[in-house]
Amino acid sequence: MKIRFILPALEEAKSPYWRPIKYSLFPPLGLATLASLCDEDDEIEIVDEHVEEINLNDNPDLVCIESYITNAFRAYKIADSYRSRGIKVAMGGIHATSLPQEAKAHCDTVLLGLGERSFVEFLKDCKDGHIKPFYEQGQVSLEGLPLPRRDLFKREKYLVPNSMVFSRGCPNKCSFCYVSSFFQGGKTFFTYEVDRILKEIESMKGRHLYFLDDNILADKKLVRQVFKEMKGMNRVFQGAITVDSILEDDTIELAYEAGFRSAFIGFESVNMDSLIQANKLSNINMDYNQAIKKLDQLGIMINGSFIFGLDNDNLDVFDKTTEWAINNGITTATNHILTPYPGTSIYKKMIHDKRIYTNDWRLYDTRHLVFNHPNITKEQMEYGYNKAYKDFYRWGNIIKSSKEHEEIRMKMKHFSYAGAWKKFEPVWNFLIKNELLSTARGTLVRTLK
Ligand code: B12
Ligand code: SF4
Repeated sequence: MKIRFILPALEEAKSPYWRPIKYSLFPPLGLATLASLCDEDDEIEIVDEHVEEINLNDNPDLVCIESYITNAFRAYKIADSYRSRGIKVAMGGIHATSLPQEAKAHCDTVLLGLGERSFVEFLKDCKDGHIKPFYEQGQVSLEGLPLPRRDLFKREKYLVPNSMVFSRGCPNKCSFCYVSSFFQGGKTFFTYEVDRILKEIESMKGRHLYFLDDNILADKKLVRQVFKEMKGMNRVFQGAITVDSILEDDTIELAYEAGFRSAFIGFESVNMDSLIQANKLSNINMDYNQAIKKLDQLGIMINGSFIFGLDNDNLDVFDKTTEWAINNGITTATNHILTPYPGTSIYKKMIHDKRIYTNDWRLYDTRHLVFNHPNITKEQMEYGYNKAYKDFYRWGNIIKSSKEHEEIRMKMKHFSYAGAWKKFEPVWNFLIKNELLSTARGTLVRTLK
């Protein structure tokens, strides 16, 4: 069977004039995972619209599309186009899972949740000629599965081709997070086995790795084993962790010894009432300063993630958060306007309270306000969001924040990493257009190590 996997992109990611680097970071790992479950004689192609054109006039037997929230409308357009020519379309991913009826109007089958079990069943049905309209996730086990088909990636088109996950989901239940809407059947956290994780790491050439797991320290027993084994592998890696997991024990030290150099941390808010409202248990009553100090002393940079627009927030939230991030030596900041993703508990509550005023999913990109806030208007929110970014990345503030670190090596790292990330967008644009991203990978590794 000829199968085409597609990751659709937003208009912004396709611009011939200006392509933000974030769209050229990672290849479509979920689709490569599904491709590994196909039969040996299937003819497979993965197309990532973030980095290449889609030819909608080809003739595969089956098209499999991944839908996140902001690419949903584009996903539907692509699906409609294939179906108008009688080609079968299957859709899955986070958005299709949270709104399966909406997705079903544009495709033959919707697969909910993780595809590891249901996709195999679906492929068999497809070959037998009788597919069902919906496939549930079912009892998924990640044991004994093949490695993702990375050979199908166009590696040169990405800055970080070595992305991987060793777990799925998260044991926590923050009210704004996709986790509660995606994992069907109650279980929200799954892991691979240690041997398989090490095999996957070893299968990737180059030094740099990015773990896309929601929280790489969620299963301490597992990661302690993995980090001990990784110690001699000469890797440098990045990944997301939670505040509580830094302070609990010495796992973060093991992570450093294994090559962990940059942590994505969801601080979300510097306002305790907001953390309680968001059910962000991993942060409540945690000593942010102590956690940051521990990472700084080890030599791990921080990418802090912040949310503006929780109900307790007032107009001062933007300046307060930015000042806090600068004063605490946060290297890079990822800001978000609170976005109620369909299926999450915050979405259900807002729908009940009639607060959501648009379901144009393209605006659910965490840069737009899509609901009524009690204290901040839409204009104020979007202005504050943009101002917070500008303020954080002013040269003066990058220098000021770099100086917050104890050691000179961290001051230097901070300065070059933050500067390269936000101040050299035209250089990234040039590298993307000329397929030279691989030349920047060495610099990334040198800055991190
Ligand atoms: C990598 C990533 C990106 C990359 C995306 C490109 C890429 N190559 O993947 C970049 C950096 C561009 C990105 C950007 C954004 N992202 Co993003 N991103 C992620 C991240 C961290 C990892 C995705 C991943 O690879 N997962 C691992 C793979 C193995 O799993 P998977 O892709 O989900 O695939 C599995 C299943 O979904 C299913 N499946 C998927 N597709 C299909 C298709 C079929 C046919 C079938 C059968 C099954 C199936 O089976 C797969 C195997 O289990 C997730 C968080 C997460 N942990 O998933 C957020 C996440 C997907 N992003 C999110 C968001 C909101 C965004 C942004 C809109 C905004 C922002 N502020 O970040 C932007 C805009 C993206 C856009 N263009 O539309 C949200 C999505 C929420 C939602 N309801 O859709 C997430 C969940 C983050 C979060 N915690 O809120 N992102
Ligand atoms: S800790 Fe992070 S990944 Fe886990 S539920 Fe909360 S926001 Fe989601």
